[in-house]
Amino acid sequence: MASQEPVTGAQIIAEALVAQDVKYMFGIVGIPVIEVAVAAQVAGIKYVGMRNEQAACYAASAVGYLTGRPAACLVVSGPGLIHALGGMANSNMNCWPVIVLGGSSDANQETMGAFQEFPQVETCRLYSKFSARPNCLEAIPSVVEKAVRTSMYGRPGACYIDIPGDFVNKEALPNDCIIVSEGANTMDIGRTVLQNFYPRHRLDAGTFGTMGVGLGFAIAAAMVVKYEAPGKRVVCVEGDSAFGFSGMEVETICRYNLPIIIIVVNNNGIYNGFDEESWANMLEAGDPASIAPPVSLKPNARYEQVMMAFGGKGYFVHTPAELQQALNSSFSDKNVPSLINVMIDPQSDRKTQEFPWLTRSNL
Ligand SMILES: Cc1ncc(C[n+]2csc(CCOP(=O)(O)OP(=O)(O)O)c2C)c(N)n1
Ligand SMILES: [Mg+2]
Repeated sequence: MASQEPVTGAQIIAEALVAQDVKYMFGIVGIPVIEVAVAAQVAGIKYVGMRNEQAACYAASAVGYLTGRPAACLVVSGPGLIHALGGMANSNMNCWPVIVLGGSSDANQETMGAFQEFPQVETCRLYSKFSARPNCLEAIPSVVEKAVRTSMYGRPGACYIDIPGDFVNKEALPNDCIIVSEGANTMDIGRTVLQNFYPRHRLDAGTFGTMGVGLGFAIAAAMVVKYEAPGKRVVCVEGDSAFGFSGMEVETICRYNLPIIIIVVNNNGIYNGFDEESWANMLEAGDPASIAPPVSLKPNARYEQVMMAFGGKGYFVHTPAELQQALNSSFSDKNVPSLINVMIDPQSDRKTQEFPWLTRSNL
């Protein structure tokens, strides 16, 4: 899928179904699958709201018989899915392809007795050829592809895909953006959690660990996508120290109006720093040139104002909700650069590792 906006799990499911040529969906919505039905309609799938899941599954499987390609049957968790089992068993016996999509309780509530929690994947195994729960948003397209393929090949039949409620609204970065990153913790941790999905879509401080490369790399990426892959976005994730090495290139970005999104992960320092109050207390104790830890930078520095000084958009955020909002706005501003200055706990550190060499610079 090529998307420039942050995508939700519901959209990923809908687009994955469209990519597999699924044209019809029958079902009954409720928490947590309403968004999946809406996303399916937006993606061009015809949705028919039925009155009982059993009939919905009979209908979806009949489309499979009539057209040779499976339709989807969308049901809610627990009782919704259980009602669909009759339709799944029937389509399996008839050799009619059908894809049943079942909402389920949030993944992090598994075994805790969540609302309508039921061992859905295990249950469906007896009524289908394939029963699986994608383990992350990125896995959805390949699980959908496998389900559709399995439903048609060999002896056709029913396939089941389980969708935890928290997947439906979970947002992912657009999967075709170019990620640029530099810093120490910011880049190291970023390498594990900010995934790129295509080759040559990640640039960072690399083997030589050179700070100051990020903005130049981001400008280059924005120029290349402008002429060779219009619409793709460049997201540049910078430590606050790393940003400082080439921060004035923000003026270049604004001068050429390059729609780069810079995210400064601000912990007031190199590796870590002081919060504002500790910094003020320390200043009372003496000359910062003598006592300030060499890693510290000015607390709560307003890097987003550098972007605003040249006409770009700036955001100063403290909470995940504010960050999500700033990201949404930045991704929808397709022609303006943005800088999101994200304050994090200045003392937070890498996780303690089993092998100390993994975090040898233990500042
Ligand atoms: C040109 C250059 N100067 C200095 C360094 C040493 N150095 C390594 S990472 C880093 C900055 C790390 O701080 P930050 O970018 O804020 O990332 P954080 O670890 O705080 O997330 C510095 C100065 C370097 N790698 N390259
Ligand atoms: Mg830092």
